[in-house]
Amino acid sequence: MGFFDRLKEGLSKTRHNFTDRIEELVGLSVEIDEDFLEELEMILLTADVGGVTTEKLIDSIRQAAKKKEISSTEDVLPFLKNQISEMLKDDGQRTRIGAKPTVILVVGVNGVGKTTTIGKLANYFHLFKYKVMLAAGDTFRAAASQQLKIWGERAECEVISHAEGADPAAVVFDAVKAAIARKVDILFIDTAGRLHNKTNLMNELEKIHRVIKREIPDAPHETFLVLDATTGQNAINQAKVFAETANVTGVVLTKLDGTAKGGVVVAIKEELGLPVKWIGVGEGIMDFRPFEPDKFVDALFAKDE
Ligand SMILES: Nc1nc2c(ncn2[C@@H]2O[C@H](COP(=O)(O)OP(=O)(O)OP(=O)(O)O)[C@@H](O)[C@H]2O)c(=O)[nH]1
Ligand SMILES: [Mg+2]
Repeated sequence: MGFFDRLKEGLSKTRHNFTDRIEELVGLSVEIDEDFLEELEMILLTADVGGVTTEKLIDSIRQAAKKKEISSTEDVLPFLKNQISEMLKDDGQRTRIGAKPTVILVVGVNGVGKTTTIGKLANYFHLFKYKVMLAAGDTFRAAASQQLKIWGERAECEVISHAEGADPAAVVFDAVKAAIARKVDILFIDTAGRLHNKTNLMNELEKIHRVIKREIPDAPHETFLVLDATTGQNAINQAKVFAETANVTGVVLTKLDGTAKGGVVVAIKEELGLPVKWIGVGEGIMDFRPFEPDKFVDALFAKDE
């Protein structure tokens, strides 16, 4: 299966919940009237495009209809596709790798897919001949560093870890030192998702930042916030907390394969101003993609055979 087909398959649930339902609605009504717009609004909200973004989209359709840029409901789908494409446009930079070592901190709540994402990215960059190292900054469970080590073996890269319960900042300290000494290209830092309140989260991240910056003042070069697409609007709320505390440079949106809430991509960009850089479409090592807005929109609006 090719790149586009896998993405398309991953997005099939979202597409059924979104594009297919809009097509059904279009089949039921010809006029772009308030009833139609109200139904459309419901569909967008159900796909987790988000309240603010939905309102914007509905309003732009209303305006376009008024100005006769679109005349029947049949024009709505292509019009929406265009609007969403515009909203998702970004600078095209997936990951800034230039500094040596490039330090990438990976944050996010419990179970969203941080460790899996690091495994996938480690393998990806290893395949492109980068020297990768992983830091097991999640010291809450022994299983956490074990899990990272398994990914490390698959991606053939070294994993720096301490015993369960150790100070995450101490792991990070060792890892940064080791990354410099061993001339590593990219150091990924895994973190625990169990810091339930904002104060704990802030303290932990501050400490990790301090340790990193002592060795490499410009680092972390990227801070990826991992969000689970299946949680829809909840992912947006999580993102707000992390955006306030963690200096997030980009989002990795996981589990797009198992959800009908893929519209959340649009909300993340439009409401939080955060670029989605990578997307997860499965549990396997290759089940992820750089996020390319055009391809994403094409897959979202694709027709099923
Ligand atoms: N279907 C699907 N499952 C995924 C994806 N990414 C991760 N998972 C699964 O989600 C579960 C949690 O993934 P982890 O990588 O352990 O999540 P984490 O954020 O490190 O979790 P904690 O360390 O407990 O905070 C695992 O079962 C993964 O296989 C994805 O893109 N699609
Ligand atoms: Mg983990």
